[in-house]
Amino acid sequence: MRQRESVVGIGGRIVVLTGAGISVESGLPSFRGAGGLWQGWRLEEVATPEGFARDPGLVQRFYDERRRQLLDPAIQPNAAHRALAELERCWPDPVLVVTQNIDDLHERAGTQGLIHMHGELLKARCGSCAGVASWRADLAIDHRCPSCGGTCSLRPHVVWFGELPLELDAIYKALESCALFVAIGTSGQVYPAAGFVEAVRAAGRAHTIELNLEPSAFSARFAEHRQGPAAELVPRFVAELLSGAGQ
Ligand code: BV8
Ligand code: ZN
Repeated sequence: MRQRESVVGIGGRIVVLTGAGISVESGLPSFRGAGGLWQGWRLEEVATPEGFARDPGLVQRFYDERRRQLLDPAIQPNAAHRALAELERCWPDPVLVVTQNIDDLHERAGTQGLIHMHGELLKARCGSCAGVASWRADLAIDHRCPSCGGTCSLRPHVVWFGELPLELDAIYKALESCALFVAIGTSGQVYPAAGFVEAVRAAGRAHTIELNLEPSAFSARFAEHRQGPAAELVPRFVAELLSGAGQ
């Protein structure tokens, strides 16, 4: 794919993949960076079905802590989330945001074309009836399933390691037909999300660009890179795209 000087003049569908890095400037920790979640917790114990079977209380506490933090009024969408919502409003073609994040900051910024491929922190799923319901309380304490009334059967509606991410068919369909694929704030270490850029490259029609604070595990797979904090880079990037929209 030839190197472009800028994205002005690109037209067509856009797919944006976001990771924990886009929410760092809103005050939420990432996973693998300094102060990341995997420094304080062991992934195998709190983000796998085996860990949940072994010690459900520990896993519930891990997500209860993150849910309470997300519900703190101090945690708000940042300029990067807002810029992506503006892109969706003003771009002449469909924009799909595929987020690995389980926070609700994209929704709160106004994005509608959104897929939470790893689930959502503010929803709970019932182990007995598979019902999914909005959930803002601690799960370690309150445990009644709103659909079937079962007790002690609720877990966070989150995709753990070894579990199948959500809406993959819709995601791959969008990847194969997009004209622009943008990865924002992800380390490119978790699959299948880390492989999405390959699906775009195999389709052979899209420009690929990575916006990140630093080089990631899959930087070499992108035609273009912009380095810096998302809250600065993304608004500038969206303004550049929109300046050439419909050219
Ligand atoms: C699957 C849960 C198959 C919710 C997450 C062995 C056994 C089983 C599976 C595997 C295996 N080996 C490999 C796999 C696949 C596995 C995997 O990829 N493992 C990795 C570790 C090698 N993947 C899976 O298991 C997936 N499922 O493969 O299923 C299957 C098939 C059929 C049937 C059944 C199953 C499921 C993966 C989902 C796991 N759940 N989260 C939660 O607790 O949040 S993943 C976890 O990592 C997070 O959710 C997050 O989304 C994800 C990726 O992390 P990032 O978002 O990239 O965050 P990170 O901290 O890593 O990086 C932050 C980035 O931001 C950095 O680059 C940094 O530079 C940048 N940044 C920081 N600040 C800023 C910034 N950028 C811009 N501005 C800033 N200010
Ligand atoms: Zn139930």
